[in-house]
Amino acid sequence: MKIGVLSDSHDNLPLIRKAVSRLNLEEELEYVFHAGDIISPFAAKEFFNLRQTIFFTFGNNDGERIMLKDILSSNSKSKLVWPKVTVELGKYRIALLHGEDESAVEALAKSGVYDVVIYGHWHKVVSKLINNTLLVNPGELCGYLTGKSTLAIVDLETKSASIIEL
Ligand SMILES: [Mn+2]
Repeated sequence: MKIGVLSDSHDNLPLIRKAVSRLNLEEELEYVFHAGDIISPFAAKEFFNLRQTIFFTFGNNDGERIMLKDILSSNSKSKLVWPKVTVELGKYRIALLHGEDESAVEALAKSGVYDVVIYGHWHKVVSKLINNTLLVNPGELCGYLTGKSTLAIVDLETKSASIIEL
C-alpha cells in the first residue's frame, strides 16, 4: 500500500493545486497524510479535490482551529486525526503529528510501535529507517523557506519514501 505525504502547505494555493494533481495521477495511492500548517479554511478545501482520503493534523500555525475543524469534517474523504496521533490502515500503524519537538518524534519512531512516523514543521526533508520504523518528513509543500516544494510517496510494504519535487 502506498500513501502520499505532505506538510506545511501554508496557503500556497498554486502549489497545493499542483500537489493535488500530482497525487491524483498516482494510481496505487489510497491515502494522503498532511502533517499540519494548513492555515486557512479556504486552503483546506483545495485538498477535497484529491481522489484519495486525506488525514490531517494541526500545526502550530493553524490558528483558526474551530473553523478548520468544521471544514475538515464537512467532507467524507477528509479525516482530522488531531488531537490523536495514531492512524491504523489494515495491518499498518502510522503516527501523524506536526513534530515541533523533533527528539520526541524520533523517540516515537524508536518505540517500535509504528510502521511509519510522519511529521512536518521543520520544512526539511527527512527519510530514515529507525529499526523497523520509517521516519519521514516530506519537507515543505509551500516552498517558502527552501525554495523547493516537496512531497513524499511512501510505500508501506517496503518502508521506503520517494521524495517528489513539484
Ligand atoms: Mn509549523
